[in-house]
Amino acid sequence: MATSVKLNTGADMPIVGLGTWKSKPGEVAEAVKAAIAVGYRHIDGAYVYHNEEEVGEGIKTMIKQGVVKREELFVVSKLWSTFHKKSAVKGACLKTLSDLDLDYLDLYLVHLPTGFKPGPDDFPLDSEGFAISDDTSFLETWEGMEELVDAGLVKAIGISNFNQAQIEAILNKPGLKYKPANNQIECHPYLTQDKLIAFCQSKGITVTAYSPLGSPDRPWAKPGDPSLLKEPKIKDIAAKHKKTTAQVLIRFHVQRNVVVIPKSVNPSRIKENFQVLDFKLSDDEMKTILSFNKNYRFCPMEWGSKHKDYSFHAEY
Ligand code: NAP
Ligand code: SBI
Repeated sequence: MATSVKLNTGADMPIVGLGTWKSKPGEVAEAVKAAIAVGYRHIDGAYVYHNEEEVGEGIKTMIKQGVVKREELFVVSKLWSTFHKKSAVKGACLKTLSDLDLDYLDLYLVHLPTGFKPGPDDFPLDSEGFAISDDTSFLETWEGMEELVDAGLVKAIGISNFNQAQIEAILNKPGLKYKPANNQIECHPYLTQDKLIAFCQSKGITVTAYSPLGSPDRPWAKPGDPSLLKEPKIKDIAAKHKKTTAQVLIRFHVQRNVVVIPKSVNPSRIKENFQVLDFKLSDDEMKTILSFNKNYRFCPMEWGSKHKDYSFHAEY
């Protein structure tokens, strides 16, 4: 089983990465160090997580200690929605690079298709709590992203939370210079994304699955919400393989050639989440896991739902 997926740039993207959303500044450097120490070579971050300085500290320490070289790491960040104007993209990328103390990113994603009013607030909201749009379209933003490749600041560019129609709009953009290399989307047994994954892979766009464990630490979690980690049939499959439920939830993506980025700040769970290449789910087990699909989102981002480019109104 491959440990990486090939991007349309020719680069290899490690199939398991460390998620860093909600990882606190005081704990994420240690998490990154623990991850690299046990073999992770892919770190997923974003400007809007407000922890990139500490992510960078963890990376820098491991490079300084000789555990890993920069070129062996695959570092991902994301352009936040208040920087969608073409003229704002480079500054946003430079801020992330400066915070991480790196001179290039391996992959930079447009975090959301929706551009928000620029300003100090990451989430400029109207009186009803909905994000205030800017006057951009993601096609303009994409041109700004293409300039980053030409400037040598990023090796590859991609998208996140884009639906099929939005991806088609990019692929059909007159004068398109670089196709997206990756689409990072919510994906797990309750949201299996069969059609969107098939579409992306048919176009040479790799897919990354976020919230693979059901994001139990999401700030809006409510008692009674569905829980992947407590799903009895997935627990049974895990017991059969003498693996944990989390390992089965992560392995599920690997067998679909989908990159997966579980978040943890706990060293033993970080190690556990990486030990997913030494067992195989049977076709029947994969079918059982796929049968849990109910198009349920742990991150529905309702605050974006009045934006013209909110992507989750579409079926896929
Ligand atoms: P997740 O990875 O599904 O779940 C993280 C939660 O699971 C944390 O509470 C973590 O706690 C716990 N956990 C980790 N390993 C575990 C294990 N082996 N057993 C039991 N619990 C475990 O959630 P996520 O953070 O939403 O998604 C992962 C990453 O995807 C993010 O961190 C971010 O990098 C990315 N993401 C991107 C987008 C986007 O819009 N592009 C949206 C959401 C997420 P501990 O930390 O205490 O271990
Ligand atoms: C944030 F920093 C704040 C809220 C929020 O909600 C949706 C999910 C998301 C996001 O857009 N990307 C993430 O990794 N998490 C997020 C991030």
